[in-house]
Amino acid sequence: MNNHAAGISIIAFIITVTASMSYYQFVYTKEANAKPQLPEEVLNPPEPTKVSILEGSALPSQQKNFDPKEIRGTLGISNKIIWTNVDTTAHTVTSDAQYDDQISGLFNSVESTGLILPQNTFEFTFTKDGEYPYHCEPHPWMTGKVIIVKSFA
Ligand SMILES: [Cu+2]
Repeated sequence: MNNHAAGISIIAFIITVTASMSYYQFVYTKEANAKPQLPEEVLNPPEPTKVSILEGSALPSQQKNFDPKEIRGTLGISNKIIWTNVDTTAHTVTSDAQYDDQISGLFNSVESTGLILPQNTFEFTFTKDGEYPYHCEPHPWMTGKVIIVKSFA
């Protein structure tokens, strides 16, 4: 190999290394910044928490609608809530404060499921601790609250 050829292959080598380094930096940085890094058990909590939408909920006289009205979940354990509509009327689960979760998006069944039809479910994973009051859009007297607490295990 003469000097000229050696020079060209060194330059080619440098270009290749630089290109792949910036490529990986670009791809990985982008991926790392896309979503916050959260523990697997926060994203897929092992013990879902259940709420029922009771029969007669469409009537203001029915005081028990979301049951239980206030429910607590622990991050990394039970921060996924599943609502089951056992009523004969469709309902929604809609955040009072338009809570927008960093992973799950808007806390509003209308965004993902639409109306929760009889015998259907709606689930939402809260990835941050806090208090999340909600209501039903067509029946605003139907109110409930999810409280998510940090795990101190
Ligand atoms: Cu309703």
